[in-house]
Amino acid sequence: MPPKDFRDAIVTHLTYSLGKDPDHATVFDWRMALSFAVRDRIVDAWMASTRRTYAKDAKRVYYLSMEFLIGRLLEDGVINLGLEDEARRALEGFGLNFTDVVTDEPDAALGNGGLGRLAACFMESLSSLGCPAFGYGIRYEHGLFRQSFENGRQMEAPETWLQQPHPWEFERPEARFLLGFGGTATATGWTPAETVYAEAYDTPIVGWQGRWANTLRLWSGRAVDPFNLEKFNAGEFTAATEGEALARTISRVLYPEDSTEIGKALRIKQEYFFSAASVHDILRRFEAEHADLGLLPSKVAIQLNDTHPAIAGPELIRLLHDARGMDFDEAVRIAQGCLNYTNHTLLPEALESWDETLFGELLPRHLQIIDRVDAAHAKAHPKRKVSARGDGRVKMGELSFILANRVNGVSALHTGLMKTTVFKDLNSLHPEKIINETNGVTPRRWLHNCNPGLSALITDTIGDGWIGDLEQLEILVPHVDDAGWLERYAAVKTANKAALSDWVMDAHGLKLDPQAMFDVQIKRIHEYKRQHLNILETIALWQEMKDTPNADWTPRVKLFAGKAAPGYFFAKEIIHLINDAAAVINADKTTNDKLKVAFLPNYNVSMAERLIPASDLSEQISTAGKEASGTGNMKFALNGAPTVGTLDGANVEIRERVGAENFFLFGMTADEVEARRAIKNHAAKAVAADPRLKRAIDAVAKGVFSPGEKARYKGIVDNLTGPDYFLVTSDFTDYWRAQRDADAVFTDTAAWSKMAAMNTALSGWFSSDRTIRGYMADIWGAESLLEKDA
Ligand code: 26Q
Repeated sequence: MPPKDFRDAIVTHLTYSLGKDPDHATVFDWRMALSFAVRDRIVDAWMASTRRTYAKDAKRVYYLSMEFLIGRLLEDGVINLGLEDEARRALEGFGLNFTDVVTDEPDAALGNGGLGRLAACFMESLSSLGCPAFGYGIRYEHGLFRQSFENGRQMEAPETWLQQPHPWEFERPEARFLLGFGGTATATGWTPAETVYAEAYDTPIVGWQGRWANTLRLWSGRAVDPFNLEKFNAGEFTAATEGEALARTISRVLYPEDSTEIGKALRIKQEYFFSAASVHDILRRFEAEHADLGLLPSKVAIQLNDTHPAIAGPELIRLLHDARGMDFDEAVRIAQGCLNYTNHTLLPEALESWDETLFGELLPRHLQIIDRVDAAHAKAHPKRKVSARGDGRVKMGELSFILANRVNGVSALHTGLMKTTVFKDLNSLHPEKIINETNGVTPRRWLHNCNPGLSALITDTIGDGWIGDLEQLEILVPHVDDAGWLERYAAVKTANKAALSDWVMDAHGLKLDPQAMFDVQIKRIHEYKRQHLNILETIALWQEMKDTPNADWTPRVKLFAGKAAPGYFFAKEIIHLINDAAAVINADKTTNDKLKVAFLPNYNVSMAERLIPASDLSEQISTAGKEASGTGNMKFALNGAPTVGTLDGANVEIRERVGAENFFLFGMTADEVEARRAIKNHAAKAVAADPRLKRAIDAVAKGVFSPGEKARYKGIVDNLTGPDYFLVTSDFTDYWRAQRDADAVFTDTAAWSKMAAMNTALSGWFSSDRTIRGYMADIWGAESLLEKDA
């Protein structure tokens, strides 16, 4: 038993787990000791949860995701267990600062962006709600690449989070499965040509107040024959360990593309590797308790996070039919009873499909199964126009749809568009399948933990019930009209901005004015997210400030952060342009006190936790119809940064909740976007109609920001004045107007604070607890096992 006293627990781990004397321990040692002490407490909750799930024979939820963007775990664990005060005091007793210790932890960056972070928020909410669940994914040795800038250009370096020991996971050498690739298939079976082991690593995820903990199980590749002694004895040392290197390659690195398909063999291998290992594990657990496979749908709900784990469907059918002798149609029905699919994008270039030759070479039996499933579906629906097969490809979206009991979109707008665009035909055949579950974010990480000042003010005002029941924030509404309270609210924001300014100075050597409006756009770099619209507006603003430097300007700090996929050339040019523009604008003495621009390198979850509480204005400016939901938008609103945004994704619902008067709306609607694209020369017309826009584009074209290479941004300029598919130019004028509206409100401190506070008070619905309750009720049929009022 670990010591009851938390301080003793830390010192015991420092001494006996790390072999360090407190007098000589480094911050790393203390962080590990604290992590182990916290982990011990989590393990107690974890085992109790597992026992209860078994005892109740409860339905389990399995969340399959290629990505879990969890970030740091220590601070979350400490706070969810209510150990913060004890941890703080204990560390202070040894001359250490709590924040220094918890921020020593590297981020687990096992995801690209929204989809991966959503999976992490869901894991925390599943535990907070006491829903018996497992997350299944890949234990990437290297997470999302590290970004730096060289002369303003993005550079990529490997990320190395596992170079230090990782205190949260338990290796499970006994939980391994042998998986095959290639070879030949017959009508009843498969003889793979190569095999690899998937080995499990378990991380407990503890919920709010430590009442429940679930497992995040990540798979790692291991060789069947790790060491060839014959080759070694013959002096072929590299060849002797080749098998091991090859097997490990499968879980080596996270693919950094999040919006284009890549079509690489290793990617399919990764997808099959973790999906199959998970399905094997799910069946093993089921069969340990039940004899009747017909009960599977009542005991197992599998959620596919996008199509990346879609192959879990055919694998489940294969295991039921080929390996257990179940009738094929029955196996398909059982699979359909367990599987559900979440769609996260409508962008055609991001919809997964695989070349059938490549697919068939790696997974020959699965290709047969898919063909049979597809043929059966076609027979049942002779008038249908779409198929999971065709044009020599395997279409993972259609496959997932056909094999799912429920298919969901991630915001109301997105779900509506799914029905009328990508899944139009399938929806008409199965009108009950598509439902909406608007995304949410965990309020523990994204308000309580990242914004302790605001959390304390809220708790002081309405008690702490909001942390587990976020809609209680609404009780704040009447306080917003209390001038004294509003000043306290504003003081929290000012303090957060001052802290961020100190960090930006320390980490990046840039001086920011905490009085200025902090206007922040942080997300992956993509044309549809339109960081170039933001930088064009910034350039136009700078030009106008130079015209009349003594006019009554609202000082602004424009902050950008985010990574571009290494192969996405246009996105990298946008980064370069922002950095180039920042250099010129920041060096301009006439505007220096009014406008600053910074692109912070290597955006990650931890950086978001610093930036969001210190933001005044949230940039959510995607072309309407393109952003499935967004989740950053919710985090900003919750932390009191009103949105300047389009009617896209969950922005629509945010505006409905916080009120139109607390949201800076601009731009075309999704319908207007379609109509606008049909107009000939729409970009040229938009540019001609707005002299500000023309002047900003001209400056870029003339090399104002790239004096040594005037044509550097020809690609961007030609795109914006030519096809401009994402309608940057057409939305510019209204964006400028919305930004100036924001300026005007910001000069009235009380009006701005009220708007910010109303965003906090009315964003409670965007808790991922609400989202998960929706999945539990509408999709999984799962129940909370929390003991009432424990
Ligand atoms: C696919 C095939 C091959 C390689 C990579 C991929 C791939 C990987 C990641 C495709 C897409 C992604 C990530 C997508 C994503 O993050 N989508 C976002 O999901 C959020 C959560 O629902 C939404 O809020 C965002 O609107 C959506 O863009």
